[in-house]
Amino acid sequence: MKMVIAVVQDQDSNRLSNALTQADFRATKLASTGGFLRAGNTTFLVGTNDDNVPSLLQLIRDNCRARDQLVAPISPMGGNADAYIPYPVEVEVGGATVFVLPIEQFHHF
Ligand code: 2BA
Repeated sequence: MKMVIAVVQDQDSNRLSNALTQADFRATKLASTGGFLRAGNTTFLVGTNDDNVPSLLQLIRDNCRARDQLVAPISPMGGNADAYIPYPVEVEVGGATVFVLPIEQFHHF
């Protein structure tokens, strides 16, 4: 058994949620925040058998898009604030960041 942890953009979370339910995957959705952008995203926890992992990864791939987002950089510590011009930087986010972890035990009481 594996635990698949997928960090996805909020815009993709409903679509992915529906697709998971339709494909009979059981999932838990957590509201999360990216450490870099400090913007909200959604983390899915999906426990599933090893055999189902490839189709789960494909389903995540099919339902999550990459998007460009603007980041306002933080001013440099101790630097000259007068000379600092905070140009927004564009970064590509997603489609999804996925971790596949082995599960030692699974209980459902
Ligand atoms: P954030 O940390 O807010 O990162 C958003 C996007 O900013 C990233 O997209 C990446 O394109 C960029 N980025 C992140 N850290 C950067 C850095 N140090 N320098 C330059 N650009 C940087 P994604 O890679 O698609 O990640 C989307 C979200 O997935 C992340 O949001 C974070 O919540 C999660 N994530 C990504 N990698 C992770 C990891 N190794 N461990 C845990 N969570 C991760």
